Amino acid sequence: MRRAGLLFMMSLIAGLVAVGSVAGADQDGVEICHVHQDGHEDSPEWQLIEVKNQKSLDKHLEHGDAFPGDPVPGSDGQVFDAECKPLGGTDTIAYYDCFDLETGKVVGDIRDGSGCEAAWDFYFGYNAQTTPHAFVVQNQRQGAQIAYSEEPFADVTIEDVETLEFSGSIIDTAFDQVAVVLTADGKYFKLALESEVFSDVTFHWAPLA
Ligand SMILES: [Ca+2]
Repeated sequence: MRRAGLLFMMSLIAGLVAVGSVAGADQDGVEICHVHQDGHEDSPEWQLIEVKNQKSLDKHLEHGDAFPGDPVPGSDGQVFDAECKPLGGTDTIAYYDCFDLETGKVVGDIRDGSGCEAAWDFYFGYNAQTTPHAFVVQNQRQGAQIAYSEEPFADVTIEDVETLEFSGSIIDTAFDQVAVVLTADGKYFKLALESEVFSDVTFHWAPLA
């Protein structure tokens, strides 16, 4: 009798687990970056959609869709952010140019009297004492934070942000590691130095999603 009771308990538990996982599959779709029907090859347009089952997901991936956080198909180093906006790549800016990571644009020079547009997230300062000379200054006034990772650029993912130590203050270190910036808009980006020449810094960057 005791054995029968145990078996019954086990099947009951198995049944509960099965019900739980089926309910989960119904509720949670998978978010993907879907290329628009009207997007053409030169400048495809991407849209965040949710797919509900594996068969549909396979079909989308086959036709060239990808996940948020993945490299943008056919692009040169761009990556999808959480909303499927292609961002990142390799850019060259001058020291003290304010860079807005959400748009990928320079929005002023911090040394100008008028300053930079509020959307700026970081600029490169110049330190003659260090190699490289560049260091990253995040937009403290708007609440941007920064952390450094010892991993190679390609290996830094959104999962890493939980283990990194973010600071709202300027971290006094040369830009020889991957910097992760948390913007005032609550988005994470990674930056890595490619080279610095005269007054310019060339860097790789990508959204983390
Ligand atoms: Ca920004």
